[in-house]
Amino acid sequence: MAIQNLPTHVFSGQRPGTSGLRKKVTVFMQPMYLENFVQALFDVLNGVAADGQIGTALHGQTLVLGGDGRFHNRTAVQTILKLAAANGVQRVLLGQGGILSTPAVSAVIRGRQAFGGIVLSASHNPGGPDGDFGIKYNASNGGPANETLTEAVYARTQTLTQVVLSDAPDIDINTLGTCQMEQMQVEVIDPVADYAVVMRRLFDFDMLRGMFKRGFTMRVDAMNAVGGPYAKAILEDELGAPAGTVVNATPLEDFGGLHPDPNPVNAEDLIAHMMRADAPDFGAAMDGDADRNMVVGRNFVVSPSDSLALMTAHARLIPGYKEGLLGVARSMPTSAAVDRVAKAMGLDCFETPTGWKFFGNLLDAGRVTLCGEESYGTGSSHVREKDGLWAILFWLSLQGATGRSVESLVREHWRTYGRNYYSRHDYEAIPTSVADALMANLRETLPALQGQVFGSRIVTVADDFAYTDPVDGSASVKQGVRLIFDDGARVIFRLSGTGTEGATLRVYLELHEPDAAQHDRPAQDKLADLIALADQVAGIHARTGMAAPSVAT
Ligand code: G16
Repeated sequence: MAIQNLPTHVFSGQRPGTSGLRKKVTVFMQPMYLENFVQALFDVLNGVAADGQIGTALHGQTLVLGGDGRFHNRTAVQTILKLAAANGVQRVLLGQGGILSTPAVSAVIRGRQAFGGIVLSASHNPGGPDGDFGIKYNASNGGPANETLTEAVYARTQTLTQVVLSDAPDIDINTLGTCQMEQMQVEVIDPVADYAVVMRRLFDFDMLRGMFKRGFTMRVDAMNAVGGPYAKAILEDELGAPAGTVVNATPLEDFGGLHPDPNPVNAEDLIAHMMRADAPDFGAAMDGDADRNMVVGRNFVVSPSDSLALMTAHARLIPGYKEGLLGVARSMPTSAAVDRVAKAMGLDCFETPTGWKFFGNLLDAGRVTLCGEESYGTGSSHVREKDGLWAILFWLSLQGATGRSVESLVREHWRTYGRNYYSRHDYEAIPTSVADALMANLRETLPALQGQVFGSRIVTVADDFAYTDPVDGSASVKQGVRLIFDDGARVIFRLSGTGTEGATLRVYLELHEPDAAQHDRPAQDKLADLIALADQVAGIHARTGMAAPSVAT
């Protein structure tokens, strides 16, 4: 075991954001940067007493480790193993080749009752030597660490002066089986097996096999990221979908140059295939760590908010949810489409701040079964992360159980509940000071916006979203500026918590249209008034110089 002093400039912590520590690869490659963060994490998990003494809570425990295979994944795995061995961890369950999707980490932690797990991913952010890298800790419930823990880790990174790490040689992470690193056992596990067990429990695999036997066609774009091996093993090998159903299926260190964020802009190749005359019946894409999903029908893209609403409405058709749902939750900027379904079904519907961790308490307490976010994330109580392939299997099952296409399912839904027109406008790489000033100014104008009339609409709520966790009473404030109008339309402003370059302003726009004759308008047209209003109240163009968003989805 070696003790290494940290260079004084190494403070790798990050104030708790939406998802752990995310930075450029070049930042992570600085000497002792990753080590600083992981040592701080282990110290906090072991228990740091007031006098600075480190406890032994981790000793004898099992941790799960794996990542999305992006550049730096393999190096980081070896470093973390050496730190774990020197900090008293008894056993590490490591995905073969250092690979585990984010939902799979959650499934392994829960299925094998591990103490916790470390996920290496910058999710939907680009990869490669010039791309991003990330690390986060998931607790024994399988979900992202809560803010108390991430805040403690951050504080520890600021004061740490030494790390302890094993000087044992690197181990072979490619071969299944068990080996030792000093006193610590490393078990290299099949990354898919535990996860597949959970999927078999939830879905009717015989029915899905029958669909493919009868010629159902599908295209899943894994975007050269970690979802590929999972989708291939389950859809092609187990359910009998034809070879080639899953494309871009091999995880590459730079995702083959793709931006693995499954939205119509970044997954344009999938969209192009789904618009062709010979399009398959069903299309879907996943992101870098396979926790996000996009669902596409023939010539028809499903918005993530609608996806959650439809899943809620039809959940009883899926074996894993046939007893019904305990409740549902959505993040605040996600459209209120699911609220209408929940109301009609008599279900509790929770509105949480952005960030999957906020669903954890509700899921653990048995208050909700399904959760979803506008950022292409949906999931359920089967793990404590959003889950891309699970969502794809859910939609596949809905088509199998009803015999209806994606488009016909969504249109029927709109006829019943009305359509929640929805769009998110992202303004990327704004200088942080400009973005902060824009938000500060918006917050100052909130009292004046209350009751203001814009065309035919009146602002009924102008506030900064605050949330009190109904389970543990913890409070989160300043979670996004909301303007809610008398007709239910909403305009929401918040800064992204996952970017690594300057700041990204997200503007979320939504209105409800009950009239089925009006359900075919392009969303940007339908939302034009709200788009103009957003610029008017926030001064986006004037402050950032950007006349249009970088990405509109
Ligand atoms: C992470 C969280 C999500 C959240 C998203 C928000 O996603 O896990 O729950 O919706 O961040 O991102 P932003 O703050 O940029 O709007 P992921 O997939 O990046 O882990």
